[in-house]
Amino acid sequence: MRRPLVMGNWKLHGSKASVEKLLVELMVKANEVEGVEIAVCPPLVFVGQAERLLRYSQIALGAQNIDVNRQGAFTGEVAADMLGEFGVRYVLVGHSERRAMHHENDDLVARKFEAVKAAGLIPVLCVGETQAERNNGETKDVIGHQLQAVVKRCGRKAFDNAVVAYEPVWAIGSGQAASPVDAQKVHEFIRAQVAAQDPASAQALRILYGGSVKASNAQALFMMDDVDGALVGGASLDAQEFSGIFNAA
Ligand code: G2H
Repeated sequence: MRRPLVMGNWKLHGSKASVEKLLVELMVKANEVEGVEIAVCPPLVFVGQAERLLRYSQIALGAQNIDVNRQGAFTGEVAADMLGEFGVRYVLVGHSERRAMHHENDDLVARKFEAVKAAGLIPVLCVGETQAERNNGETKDVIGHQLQAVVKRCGRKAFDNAVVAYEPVWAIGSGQAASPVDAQKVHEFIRAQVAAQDPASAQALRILYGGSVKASNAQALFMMDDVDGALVGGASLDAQEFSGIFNAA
């Protein structure tokens, strides 16, 4: 049995005051649930504050991005090892906003995935197709390539101790999530792709759905066999809404 994982991706939101308020509220709500792993990914500058607040909590800490390098003359960047020192467990790689706005291609994403693993942290590889790709029937092609780039770099066991998040680009921040049946079809495809490399990794792999997940649509998504949790953006900034999601898992 795979333990569900519900992660909040706060993107570029928050202040010291709001981080404290949200985490205190979430810790109370997280104490009331069992059998689900909860994680939050604040902006990097709040990671230290979040680590202190979450010290005695079961909520895990994640980060939204890292650099591929471990150290050196890379102004403005942060390395995975540094985040590990702050108790970070998960790191998102390949989020569509970074692919689109920060020009991260499959190869760079694969290098980041490798760097996260090298630091002993868990990469959360985000994959997904755009609306145009979906309309052209290219969903499996696009996702197949995104997965393959990681296998090419990290080998057949790449997805051992990793997480994949299926985030259809057209569903992100749109208010319109994929239907549970459509999500399941893609999750099943992802697991089969990973199984073709290493069946044991595929069996243990948690595949999260992301894209306009809310308390009101989470349960139907979580009913699907291959949906092992969610990566939540907007709805993770509100304790009531986010707890509605992790309570449904
Ligand atoms: C997708 C998701 C979180 P939202 O980016 O990664 O965002 O839930 O706001 O669609």
